[in-house]
Amino acid sequence: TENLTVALAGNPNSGKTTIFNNITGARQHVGNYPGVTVERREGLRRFDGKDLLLVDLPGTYSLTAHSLDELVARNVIINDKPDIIVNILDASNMERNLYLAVQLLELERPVVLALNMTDVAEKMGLKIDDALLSRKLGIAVVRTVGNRNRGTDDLLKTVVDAAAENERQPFTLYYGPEIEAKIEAVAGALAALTEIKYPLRWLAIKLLENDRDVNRAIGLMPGGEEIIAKVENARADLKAVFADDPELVIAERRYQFVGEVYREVAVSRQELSRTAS
Ligand code: GDP
Ligand code: K
Ligand code: MG
Repeated sequence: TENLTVALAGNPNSGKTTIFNNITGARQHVGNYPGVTVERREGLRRFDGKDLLLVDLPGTYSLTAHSLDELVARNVIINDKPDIIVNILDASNMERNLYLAVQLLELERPVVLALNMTDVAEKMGLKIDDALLSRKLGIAVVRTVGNRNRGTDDLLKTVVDAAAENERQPFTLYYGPEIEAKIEAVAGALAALTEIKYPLRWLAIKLLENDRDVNRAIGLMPGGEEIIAKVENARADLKAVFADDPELVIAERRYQFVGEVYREVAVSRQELSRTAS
């Protein structure tokens, strides 16, 4: 039988552990990630003839190297290459939750969105157009209500289908001409390094954001020092253009994109009644 590794990612309190429990029941094991005290919860589930190994990643708002939880979450995604990442979103707090979703997509791994807490969102008078969200991000979206175990089988079916899909549209967030030119230059330089297993565009963006962990890793590779020097020049150029730190400008662009997507997919009750009348 086929084995699929499925990593659950999401903001703290988005319902990750609840959905993890819905999927795996008692078939789970809790340990730690090697060398750190970050909890690692794993579980098994057989579905549609497949053996699924589920991993509950630490809850995070972002994927920077500034916190251990974020670093662990992103390293699992990059190094262990789970077949599918299920990003669990709190639909009642959609805009903030989408910020992580976009960063997961930028890692160029297959992502399925579970729109959780849809009951809470609806009580607030907020409806998410999940079909539009799916088109905007180019990935499958499933509605769930974790604490009532709703949508669990739908989610599993979508995960299995997504894993079988072999052609995916790569997700690219456009950062504007100045930053894009630097991304291209840095990614081009990175392409010359051997043994790179990370997506080049993602690495280039992280270097331009002055990501501690990626910086160190690239700096240690043969030929890496020249790349770091190139990145420093590129960062200085961008700083001159924007009169701001490149990492702030890059984060700002991401927030801008997320805000645009959110405004398009969020339908308030007022808008709904207006359409109905
Ligand atoms: P985690 O931090 O992402 O692992 O979140 P948890 O799974 O611990 O869930 C946080 C809280 O939200 C718990 O009290 C859950 O029972 C509750 N919860 C999970 N999913 C839903 C949902 O869809 N609707 C509502 N109303 N509550 C939920
Ligand atoms: K919690
Ligand atoms: Mg949890």
